[in-house]
Amino acid sequence: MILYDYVLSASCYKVRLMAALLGVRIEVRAVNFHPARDHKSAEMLALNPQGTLPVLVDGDLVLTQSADMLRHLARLHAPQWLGEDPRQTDRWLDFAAGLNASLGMARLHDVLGFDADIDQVRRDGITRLRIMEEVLTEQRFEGMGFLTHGAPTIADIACFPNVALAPDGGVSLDPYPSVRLWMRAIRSLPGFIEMPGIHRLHEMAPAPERAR
Ligand SMILES: N[C@@H](CCC(=O)N[C@@H](CS)C(=O)NCC(=O)O)C(=O)O
Repeated sequence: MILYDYVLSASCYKVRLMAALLGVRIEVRAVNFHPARDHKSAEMLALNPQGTLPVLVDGDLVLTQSADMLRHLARLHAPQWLGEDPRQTDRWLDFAAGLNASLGMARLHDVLGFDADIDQVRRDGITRLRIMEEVLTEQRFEGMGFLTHGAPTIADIACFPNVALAPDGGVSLDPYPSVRLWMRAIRSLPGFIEMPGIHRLHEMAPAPERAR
């Protein structure tokens, strides 16, 4: 399996993280997304006419959506990661695409100088963080630490990168204690790997259990 990858891309990191958690070895081919824009090269456009990263190639199969890549890895290696209710998982994968369009775009704006309506994308990201905070707080009341279950699914992995990187786009995670606990739970999973910008500090203070 070959992953065409950019090390600072949240969407690429989803796939690297999923593979690492499943213990699956993938060949990572670095694409110079910034500043060279090699994801728009003739070679990459032949593989993915949308000109986006990541791209995952498994034999004859070429996947260009990170959600499909997570599904593919889980189906092949650990179907329990698909979750018990595929429709619920699909809804969270769509939600994760919205996180990419909001928090992810704010980060690309701030870090790589992408053009964006920065106030709007930050507002949209905050709306999504509030939704996650509510869901994850309810889950904690039920004794469950992840978005849909007591165990993680591809829904959690799809959402994690753009949430964890939100401060790079000027969106603080301080108001979301349940989200920060969820991030700690993901970080604690066996096989977890870092990416540049996933700062441990964002999860630390104030400790949610002690908040008054
Ligand atoms: N739908 C895609 C979105 C991935 C995405 O946003 N990729 C960014 C890099 S993080 C990209 O390639 N942007 C270039 C562009 O849109 O032209 C997925 O989740 O796989």
